Amino acid sequence: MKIYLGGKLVDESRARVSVFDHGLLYGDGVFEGIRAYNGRVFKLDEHLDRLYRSARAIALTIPMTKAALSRAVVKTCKANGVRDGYIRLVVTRGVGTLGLNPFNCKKPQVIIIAGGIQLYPKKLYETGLSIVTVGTMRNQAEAINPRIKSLNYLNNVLAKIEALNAGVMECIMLNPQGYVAEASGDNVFAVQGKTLLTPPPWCGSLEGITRAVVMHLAPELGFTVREDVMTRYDIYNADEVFLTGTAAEIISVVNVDRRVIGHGRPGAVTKKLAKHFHAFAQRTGTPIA
Ligand code: PXG
Repeated sequence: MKIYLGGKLVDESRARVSVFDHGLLYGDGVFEGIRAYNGRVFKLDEHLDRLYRSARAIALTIPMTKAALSRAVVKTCKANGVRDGYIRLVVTRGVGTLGLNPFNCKKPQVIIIAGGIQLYPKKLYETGLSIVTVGTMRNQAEAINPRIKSLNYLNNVLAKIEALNAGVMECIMLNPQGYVAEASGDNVFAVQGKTLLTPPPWCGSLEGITRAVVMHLAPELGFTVREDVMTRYDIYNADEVFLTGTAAEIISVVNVDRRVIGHGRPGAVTKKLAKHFHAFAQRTGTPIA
């Protein structure tokens, strides 16, 4: 596998990052997870926009224009023969000293990995996921703002550990006020009749790209989307619940905190959205060829 590192493509075995990189020492950096479908990079501009917003929020200057970074992503996919896959784009603060000061880091490091994707097992798309609410709260906006897709994902890792220890693969994270924020790596939607309810970013949710696609497709399919404060009451009483994310795509949730959601099977609305999402993903994106 060829990795984009230091402005060029290098062999995986030579793709090495310094132990003095602040991305490693402090989780000081930002990232994106992006998909390629059918020879096209899906929603590349949107991912780049979010990456640059995350970088700006942590006062990190990405040493490339968006256009150049877009070309580098496409080039990395091409070099690896990726037509359907997963791209990890990482920008670290770069090499610095053993001290927090980010201004000692003179050269941010841009890394692009284009490879395969580990989805949830196929069976879970047919049966639906069971998840639990965890005690690890979503970060407070006044601390590490959860809108920043930073390399500091320990909070999400801790939530994931709680979920796995409870015997499930995902979880619902609440914000410090106790409102539903999202899952550890996915956004959450509740279906109420013809309405799709999802928490607004100020409740601690990431402005997910997949979430935005669902919000875009919903009206065409006869659904209304409402961004509103949600509690677990809305989850437990929903007709259907589903998660959205670049890796997971759209996956049904049929059990939350050992309570059955709806009929306990993936519902018609989730299935319809997933079908249209797949069709949309196949026909849009930045060409790799
Ligand atoms: N919320 C969080 C906290 C995320 O990290 C999403 C929602 C979904 O957003 P997109 O733009 O992908 O629709 C994410 C995305 C993983 C993994 O391995 C997932 C993400 C990040 C890192 C790893 O599942 N997240």
